[in-house]
Amino acid sequence: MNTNVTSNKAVNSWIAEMVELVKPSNIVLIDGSEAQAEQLRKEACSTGELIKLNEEKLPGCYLHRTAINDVARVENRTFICTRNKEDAGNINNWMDPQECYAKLSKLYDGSYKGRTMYVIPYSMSVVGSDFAKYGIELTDSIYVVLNMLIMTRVGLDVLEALGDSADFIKGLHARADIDEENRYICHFPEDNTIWSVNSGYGGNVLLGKKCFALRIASYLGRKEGWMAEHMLILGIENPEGEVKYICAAFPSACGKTNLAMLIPPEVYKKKGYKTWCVGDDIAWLRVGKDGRLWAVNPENGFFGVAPGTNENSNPNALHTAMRDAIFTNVCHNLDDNTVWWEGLDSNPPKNARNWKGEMWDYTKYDKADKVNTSGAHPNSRFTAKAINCPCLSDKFNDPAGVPISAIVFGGRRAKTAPLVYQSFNWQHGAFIGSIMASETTAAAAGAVGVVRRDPMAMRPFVGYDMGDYWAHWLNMGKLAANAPKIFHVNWFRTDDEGHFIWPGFGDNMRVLMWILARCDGTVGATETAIGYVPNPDDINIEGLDIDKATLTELLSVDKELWLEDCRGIKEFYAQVGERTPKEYYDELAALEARLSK
Ligand code: OXD
Ligand code: MN
Repeated sequence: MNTNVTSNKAVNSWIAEMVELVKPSNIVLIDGSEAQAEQLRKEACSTGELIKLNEEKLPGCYLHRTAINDVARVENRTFICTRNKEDAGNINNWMDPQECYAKLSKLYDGSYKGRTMYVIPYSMSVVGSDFAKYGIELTDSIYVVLNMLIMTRVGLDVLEALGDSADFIKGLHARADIDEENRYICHFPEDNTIWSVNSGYGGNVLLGKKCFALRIASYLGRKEGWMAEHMLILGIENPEGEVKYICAAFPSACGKTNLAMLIPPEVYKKKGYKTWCVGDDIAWLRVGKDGRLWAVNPENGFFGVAPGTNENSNPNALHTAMRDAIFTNVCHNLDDNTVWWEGLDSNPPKNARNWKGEMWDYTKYDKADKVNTSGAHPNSRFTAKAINCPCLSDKFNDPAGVPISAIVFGGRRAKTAPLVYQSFNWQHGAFIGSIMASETTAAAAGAVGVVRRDPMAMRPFVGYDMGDYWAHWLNMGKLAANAPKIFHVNWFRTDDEGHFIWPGFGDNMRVLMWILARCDGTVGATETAIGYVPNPDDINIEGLDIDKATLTELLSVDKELWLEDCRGIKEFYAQVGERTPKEYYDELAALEARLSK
């Protein structure tokens, strides 16, 4: 078999080595052309890997079902394989690289027999830009190829840009037996390598996304002086046409895609405000010549959670997903060959297959047992092209990225965190990021609804020691003379009956407007023990069914709850271990002192 797929010797010899391991029957280089993609779609439809959906209602759209045991990222089977265990840190799972290569080689051995190896050259960020990093993913899955074609920039121009350099991320994926006992998502940051085996679920197999653009990139960013973060990027345009950008980090499935595609509430729309989406999941940030942080979204599409997406919650996402999209594990409406998911509308299809492919009876739906009774899996997804997004920023493909005014951290806290507060400075802001916490969701396998610490929303995505990552944050604040201001928001505060108090969705813009006004220095705030909190009069509630008293409650800080939280933070810092920077302990001590005053 000819393994000389390119003119790059490093690429060819690596492919030859992998071919010897997985033993495919042939090799196909993915060139990024529509003709090749169409041929692969046809092939996948002929084998049942994809189902072509109603061309009139959902042009260019397909449905795919993963194995029932393979529906989410698997953090307990995700490893960072550094030569020294300490470099992976206490929060990551670690395996010795040689041991891991040996163990996984046994699983890969011959796993492509009778199958095709697809070679996908891809770029994270605009090809040829200062931000760009290149990868090649080898896979035996057409579904992976078609998703990578949407999520990243794929094609021969990537190989051209790479030239004869060996500086690319080597990704090997094999579906093997989709055996969960032998599922491994392994990262070798010191070798620019990612190995993923026995899964077909997006977050585990679209190696450009979490594996490369966060875990490997965070490692590279620390080495090279930039940042890879689990953040959306949103532009807010004022009536004068000036656009300010924010980055926001939220744990998985906390509404990042909704915020990234937010539609301004009437009160701002009528004045001429507009919002623009640059990214919904990942931001790479570099210090510009002006000392500001400049951000790009390294991806080229959205891998959004379908359930809950509807005309009210996120019309932009819905429209984005209505053409050229791949739906994974949603409900299949057999009457008109379309798709449905919980929260799309209140008309569940009567003649439908659920995410498992079984005939589905919507009357049996039980909120307490969603996985087994819902039409769509709670973590079902759409993979959609960024260019189809009605509110896509015209800076989306700008190689320079966009300058960031504010960084916003957020979590899902019922009582502790107020609607919004501002850090005193960069170091305090990084501390606020480090103490982020949220309830777990369906995006990762495991228990749902448990509160866990998720610093900077990066807990599952830092490719090295968490303490070192926190130190890197401090360094970046020093490198960026005009660093963004840092804030924390909480859309999820509940009343005593457990109902959300803040309306959320588009109305979150009211909070973002306060944040931008703080960046401009045009609005005041009250200094509290945890940071600067808005004066209730400074959040615009015109047109909302919320009164000043409720807003005051949303902005309140319960010192007892916070002191209790400090105990949890201390435990977490101890768990992160001895590389937790002293500055973070100083901030914690100062917070406790202010709370006890
Ligand atoms: C995602 C996640 O899929 O964070 O974006 O889980
Ligand atoms: Mn994410």
